[in-house]
Amino acid sequence: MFTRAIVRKPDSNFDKGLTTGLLGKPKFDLLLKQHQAYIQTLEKLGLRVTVLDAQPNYPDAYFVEDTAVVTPEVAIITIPGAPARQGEQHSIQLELAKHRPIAHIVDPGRVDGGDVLMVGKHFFIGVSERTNPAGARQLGSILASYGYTWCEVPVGEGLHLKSSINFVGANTLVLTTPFAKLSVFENYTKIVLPEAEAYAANTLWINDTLIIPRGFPQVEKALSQRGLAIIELDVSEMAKMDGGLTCLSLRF
Ligand code: CIR
Repeated sequence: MFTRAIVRKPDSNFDKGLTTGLLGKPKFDLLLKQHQAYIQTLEKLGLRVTVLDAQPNYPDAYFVEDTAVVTPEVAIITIPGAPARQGEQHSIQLELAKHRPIAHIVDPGRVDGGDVLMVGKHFFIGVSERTNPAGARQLGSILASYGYTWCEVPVGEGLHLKSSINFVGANTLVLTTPFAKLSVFENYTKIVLPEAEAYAANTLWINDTLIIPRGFPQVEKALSQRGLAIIELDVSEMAKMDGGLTCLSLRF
């Protein structure tokens, strides 16, 4: 069970953040509204949410997930892969140090938390444009020292591993077709997403409720047919900045 979450207010310069720009120009007012609804949903699910101040020098800093990997035993502070985001992790460390012993990814390692998927006592660590093999190995060996197993997964074209695959409880993964073919996932029940709704792979499972992005009717139907408790949230403005539901918080 998660009891806490850390989020960060978006800054008004959020549109200077990194993006492929495929979905158009985001609106700040709407982003703030969607961010507020996200916080309220986490609170409704029983989490105590700490809201950190915006960071004007880091327009992507509200995607806090990329700055740390948190387990019940330890918080591992990353060095995010994008140079423009390196530095976001420092204020996150101060906050996490109130709750967990701290470990660090060090040079030349790079890790974005968006590449790190925890499934029970196992971690899938995506090697991507943001997470390099040195970072994956450092993270894996820290996790192994706390009794976790881990393996690397090539992310290929997507931004992060969790852009394309997430765990929804009961040994089940929601994932896109290319990931469904990988042998590392063969022992899981798979909900494979239609290509047109691949963005909905970035779902967030919190205390037996699944938060999914609004606007993906086939995914909503497939998941509710399995009896999952579902909450839909609009994250259209975060999607325009290549982010989504998991990226917006650290849960622990
Ligand atoms: C970036 O490109 O770094 C941000 N604009 C989006 C980060 C999304 N984070 C995530 O998927 N964990």
